[in-house]
Amino acid sequence: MIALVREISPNISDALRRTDADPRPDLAGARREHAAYVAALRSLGAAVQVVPGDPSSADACFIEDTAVVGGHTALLTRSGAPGRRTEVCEVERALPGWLRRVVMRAPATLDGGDVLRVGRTLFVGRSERTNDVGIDVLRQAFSPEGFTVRPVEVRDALHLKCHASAVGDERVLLAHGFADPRIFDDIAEVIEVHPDEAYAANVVAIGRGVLVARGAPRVARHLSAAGFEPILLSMTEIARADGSLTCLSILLPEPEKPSPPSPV
Ligand code: CIR
Repeated sequence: MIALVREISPNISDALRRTDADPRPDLAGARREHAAYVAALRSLGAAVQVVPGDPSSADACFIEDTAVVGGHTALLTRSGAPGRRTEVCEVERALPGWLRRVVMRAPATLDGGDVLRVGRTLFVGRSERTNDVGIDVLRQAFSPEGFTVRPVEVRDALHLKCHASAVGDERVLLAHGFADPRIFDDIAEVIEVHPDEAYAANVVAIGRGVLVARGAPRVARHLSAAGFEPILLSMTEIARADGSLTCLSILLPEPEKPSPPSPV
């Protein structure tokens, strides 16, 4: 698996934030956290590829928002944050040639942080960043690949994945009270996360290894008991820029082989 990441911008302290209640992120600390994240991805066997930064965006490290990849398709998004729209250019260049590109145009908006893939289903947050036209474009891009798109209302959070993420194709971590767990009923087992640990409902799973934000002992214990190996990462500074674990990478699976022709 290839993991695309993007370095922390020198002006990370200017990152977009929903509230100014917490201190602004500290550059050195954010860089340390990012380096540990990259090391953890490598320890799980990912080939990490660093995409050059974007001098015009303090938020470029949150690469997940720029592209949604599934099957043989990459959807290059049009962020709901106008100041982040230049970020897709370098990401497009870094994507492997075998991916078919679909470029989102106005008036559609969508951030990759709103797209939660579970097997062949894409749950998509209708949020302050992702509008109905964006959801339609997502559907048009991925229906030919055999994906079903299911919209989910997002309230009181930036993105759907702020408080929900997939662990493999069969489990979803979901912060209690964030969304109705029944939306996943026919797709995945839902592990409800205690509200005190809502931030840690966002994890990155690669095989049995799972990156988990430090400070969420219940989540870590649950994953261990289910046979996974949590790797705990400090996320204090990155969280101060409203970032979480998934938003720091785009995971590219091996190219899917075309299905063999069916027998006549
Ligand atoms: C923003 O507001 O766009 C960034 N400061 C944070 C983006 C986080 N992205 C994500 O969780 N997918």
